[in-house]
Amino acid sequence: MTSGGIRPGSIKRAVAAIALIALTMFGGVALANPQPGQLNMTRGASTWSPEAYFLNNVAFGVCVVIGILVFGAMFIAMFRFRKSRGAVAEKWSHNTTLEIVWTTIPVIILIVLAYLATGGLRTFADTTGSEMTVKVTGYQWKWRYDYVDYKGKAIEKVGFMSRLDRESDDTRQLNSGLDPNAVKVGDENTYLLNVDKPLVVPVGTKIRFVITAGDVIHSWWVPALGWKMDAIPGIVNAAWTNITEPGVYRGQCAELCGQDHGFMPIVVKALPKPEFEKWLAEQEAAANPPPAQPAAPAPASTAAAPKTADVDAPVSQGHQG
Ligand SMILES: [Cu+2]
Repeated sequence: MTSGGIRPGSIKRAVAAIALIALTMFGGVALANPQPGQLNMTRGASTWSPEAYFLNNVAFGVCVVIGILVFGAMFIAMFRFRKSRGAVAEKWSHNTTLEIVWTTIPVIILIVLAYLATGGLRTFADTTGSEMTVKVTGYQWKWRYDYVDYKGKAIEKVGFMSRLDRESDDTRQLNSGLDPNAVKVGDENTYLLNVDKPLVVPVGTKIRFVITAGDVIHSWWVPALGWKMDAIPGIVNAAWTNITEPGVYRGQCAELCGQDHGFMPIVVKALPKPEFEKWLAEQEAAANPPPAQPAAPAPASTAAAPKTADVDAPVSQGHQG
């Protein structure tokens, strides 16, 4: 049509530009942790997290197509059929066929999205067959981790508080004069994203998290795991993960929980199984010292001297009251 304001060539160029933008958004995001300037989600680092990535991309794709169609129709209507070009409005209203079509198509889209999303929710909430359980408790403004069991064996007294690292905490103080960009672990800026004691877990293990809170509602969120779960006082929520790659995965509290909501990060350190088992054995040994020998006959026995300062206490109180 020669009367149109939009030539086919310009439409082709617009589609090519959109495709290029989409490519830069979705290409090269294999890393599990978010990178500065990254636009899309990461694929994550667990067996389940690609599901969330896929669901997001499907929903986003649907939105983009709808956006192009709706805004395209709108702009064509505005430019091609404007009054100054002598357009005369049609007099009819209601078109039953059209109304059936534009009701049915969105309903089908919603059913498909709901079907996919329900499958995703159902699978990440199914913690059956877990080989390990960690209890996560949110507090204003720190997390507590208690190791409940591993490979069917109860873990005794291994648990600790995990709170904002000292460097970030000093830097965040008003008029500290310290540079947030200088807070680093290796090349990574970890300002407000590092803790004193990370949650240590094994890779290749289905880990059940039972998540609750001790004061107000928090939310435990590590993007690389693909989900976030509310931590609610008096309620125990559950979710699971099975991390595929050893590494350090960072997250944050995702529920506005008070003035220091932004200062209770989460760090999950995933170790290969043997290393994790060694770490766990050390923690258990430190938390459960062998019982003192009852009054040995030799007066100067030092064999049962309690271990104290050489290991991290399992329940650490941070530097801030
Ligand atoms: Cu919180």
